[in-house]
Amino acid sequence: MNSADVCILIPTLNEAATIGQLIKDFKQEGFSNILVIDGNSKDGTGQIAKAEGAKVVMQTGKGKGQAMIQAFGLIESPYVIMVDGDGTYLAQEAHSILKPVLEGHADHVIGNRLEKYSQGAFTRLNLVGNHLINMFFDIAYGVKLKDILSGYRAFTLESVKELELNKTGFEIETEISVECILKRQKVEEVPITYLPRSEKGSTKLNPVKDGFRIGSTIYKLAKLHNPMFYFGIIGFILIITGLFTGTFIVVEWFRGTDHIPLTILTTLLIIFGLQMFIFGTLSDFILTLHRQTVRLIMEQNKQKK
Ligand SMILES: Nc1nc2c(ncn2[C@@H]2O[C@H](COP(=O)(O)OP(=O)(O)O)[C@@H](O)[C@H]2O)c(=O)[nH]1
Ligand SMILES: [Mg+2]
Repeated sequence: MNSADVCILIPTLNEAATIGQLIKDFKQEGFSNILVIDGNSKDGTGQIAKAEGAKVVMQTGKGKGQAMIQAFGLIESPYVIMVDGDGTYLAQEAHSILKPVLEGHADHVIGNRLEKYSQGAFTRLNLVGNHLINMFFDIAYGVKLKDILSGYRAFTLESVKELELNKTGFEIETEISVECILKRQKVEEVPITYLPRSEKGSTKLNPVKDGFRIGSTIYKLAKLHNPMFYFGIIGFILIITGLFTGTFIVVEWFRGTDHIPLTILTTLLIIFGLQMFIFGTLSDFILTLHRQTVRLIMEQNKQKK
């Protein structure tokens, strides 16, 4: 492999404190094909990157996701590494992250931060949030990935071009992970180092707001992949609430008090809840049939070739 075959893609927004050194580090490791997609930084990030010899493109919209989607459209190198510009990832580890892709047994590699992160790299809230989100992802997609939100990843060009991405903000890593699973790509994880952010640059991620958006992205995207999960959650909540109010009504009834409006509400909650499970079952059924059809078409296409 020629090292120019690997495009190092770095999204940046006001990362002047770290971008220069990061580009130097990647060059040191032999990677010269570096693309910085900049969100119109006000601190000279773009100029520094250019001076270090990176190709700098200004993003046309807003958000890390929009920047990645724009950049993915520009890349033509057969291999792609994406890495944050905040100096929290090590250029030396590019080789190990790239290895499964180069050897051909992975289409996409995620650098797993959650095994050997440095002290202070994650706040407690961040760590708990990450674990919860990975767990939720596992329940929704039935795939055990350890770190779906990692910002250090490797791809083949085919993998990148196959992804259908729409999310403009910090949901982009989630969407990439989901898309890779939906497109049945081979995904592997490699443990990487994760360093604390430099004190000079601050994170653009809001743990509560973005955490919520990420969770809701996992949930919404699951509608097509695992409808039973999608509808089941709503059904589950409705039925649990119904059982709760129902128990109250029965206890009160034994004591001689009737709650007519609450009784009606309980009935509705349970009926709607059960209906959600029926929707889920039907959608699951449709999805299974659809998958069988797709498989048949694929097999026939293969035979024709
Ligand atoms: N081009 C671009 N890059 C962004 C934007 N927001 C964040 N980034 C970059 O995306 C990377 C990850 O962002 P960061 O704030 O470190 O998020 P965290 O690592 O999840 O805390 C960094 O290199 C940021 O500079 C944006 O709106 N546009
Ligand atoms: Mg960061």
